[in-house]
Amino acid sequence: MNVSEHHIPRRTAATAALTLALAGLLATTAPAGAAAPAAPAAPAAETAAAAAAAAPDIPLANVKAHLTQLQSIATANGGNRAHGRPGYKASIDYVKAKLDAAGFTTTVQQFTSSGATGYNLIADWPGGDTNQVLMAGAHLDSVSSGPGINDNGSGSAAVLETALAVSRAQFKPAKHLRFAWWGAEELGLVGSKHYVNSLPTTERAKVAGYLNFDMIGSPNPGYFVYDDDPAIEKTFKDYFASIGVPTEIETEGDGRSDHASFKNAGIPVGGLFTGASRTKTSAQAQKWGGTAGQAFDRCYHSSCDTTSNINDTGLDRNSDALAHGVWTLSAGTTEPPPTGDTYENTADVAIPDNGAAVTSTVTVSGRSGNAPAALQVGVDIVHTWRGDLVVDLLAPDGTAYRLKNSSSSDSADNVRATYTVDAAGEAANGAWKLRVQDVASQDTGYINAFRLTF
Ligand code: DTR
Ligand code: CA
Ligand code: ZN
Ligand code: ZN
Repeated sequence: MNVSEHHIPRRTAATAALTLALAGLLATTAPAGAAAPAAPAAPAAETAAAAAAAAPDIPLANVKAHLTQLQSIATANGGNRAHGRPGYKASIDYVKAKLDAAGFTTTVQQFTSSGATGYNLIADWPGGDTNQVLMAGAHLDSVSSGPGINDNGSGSAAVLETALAVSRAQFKPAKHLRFAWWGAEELGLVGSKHYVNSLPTTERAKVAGYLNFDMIGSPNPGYFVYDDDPAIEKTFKDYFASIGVPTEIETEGDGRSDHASFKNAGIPVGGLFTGASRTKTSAQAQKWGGTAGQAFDRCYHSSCDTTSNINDTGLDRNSDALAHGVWTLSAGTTEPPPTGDTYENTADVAIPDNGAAVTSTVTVSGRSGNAPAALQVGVDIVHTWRGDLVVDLLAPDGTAYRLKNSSSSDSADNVRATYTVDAAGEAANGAWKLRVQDVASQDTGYINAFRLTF
C-alpha cells in the first residue's frame, strides 16, 4: 500500500467533525506503512452538505409584516421611500433596528447623489471566515412616484427576514455572512457602486459572491434566475427544481440592478427576479400560471406599487430560495460535496517534458458493485503550461476516460479540477490510474494529487 494512498471513509458530518477535532488534539504520527490521517476533505464537505439541507423556511407572514411597515413609512412620508426623501431614511432606520436587536454588527454608509445624502446599510453576522464573505443584498429605495413595495420592498424584506432567520438559527457557516440594503439604486445603482468602489482592493477580493434580490414578489410573477456565476445559478435553479417550479434565465440584461456593481468588480454574482414591465407570454402563463399578455408587474415604478401589488406565492418561493442560497453558498466549499468515500494518492509524479505518459495509482478495495455514474475525479497537477497536457482516468480494467485534451492556446498554469465521470460500467474495486502525458516541448510539471470520490 503506497503510504501516499489514503482512504477517507464516509462518516456522518457530526462524527467526522468530532473525529477531526479529536485527531487534532491527539495528533500522532501514523505507524510506518499505515495510511496517515488524511486531510479533512470529505467530512468538511459533508458538513457543508448537511448545512445546505438545513436552510430554514422563511415565514411569508414575517416578510409581509416588513412590507406593511415599509408601506406605513411611505404613507407617513409623502407616499414614497425615494433617495433623498424622509421615507428612505425611515426605511433604513426600520431595517437597522431589527438587525441590531438580532445581534448583527450594522454600519450605515453615507454618500451623496443628486445633491442629497444617501445611505447604505451593511449588516455583518459575527463569525465565519472573513477572508470568504458571502453577501446578499437588495436596494431599499423606491422611485419617487410610489411606495416601492415590490420594487424593492420585496427584495429588502426577504433579505431582512433571511438575516433574522440566520440569527434565530444562530447559524455558523464556514464563510462570513454580510447583508446589505442599497440606497439610490433607482438613480443608477449609486449606493452599491459607492460601496464597491469604497472597498479596499484587499477587502473586495474577500467577497466570494454577491446575491441580488430586486423585485421578487411581482403580482403576475415569473421565476427568473440570473445567468451569471454558474455555481450561484445552479444553486437557485436546483432549489426551484426541488419544489417543482421551472425557471428561466433573467434576460433583461446586465446592469439592471445592484449585482452589476459587483460583477463589474469581478465578483461572482447571482440573483432572482419575478419580472417588471415586460409582458408574460402564453407559454410562460402555461408553466407559471398568472395572466398572459399582462406585465409581470403592472405597477412597476407607479403609485400603485403598494402592499396589494404582491403575489404571495412568488414572494414566499423566492424568500425560501434566498435562504437556501445563503445556507448553501456560505458552506466551506463550492465543489459539489462528495457523496461518500474518498481515495487519494498524494505522491508527486514527475511528468517528462514532451515524453512518455506517467501514472498515479489509487487502489480501491472493500466496496461492492460498480463505481457510480457520477464518479468525482479530483486532479491536482502542477505545470507551467497546462495546454501541453493530456489527462485520462484509467479504470481497473484499463478502460480510458478522457478528462482533458491538450491545447496549444491554453498557457495557464496547473490543472486543479474535479471531473465527473460516468463509471457505472466499471467495477469499483481495483487499481484506478490517473494517466498524464506532456505532448509539447518546453514547460514541465508533476502530478501533485489524484483523488476519487464515490
Ligand atoms: N432596474 C430594476 C428593475 C429591473 C428591471 N430589469 C431587471 C433585471 C434584474 C433585476 C432587476 C431588474 C429597478 O427598477 O429597480
Ligand atoms: Ca416560506
Ligand atoms: Zn425600480
Ligand atoms: Zn428595483
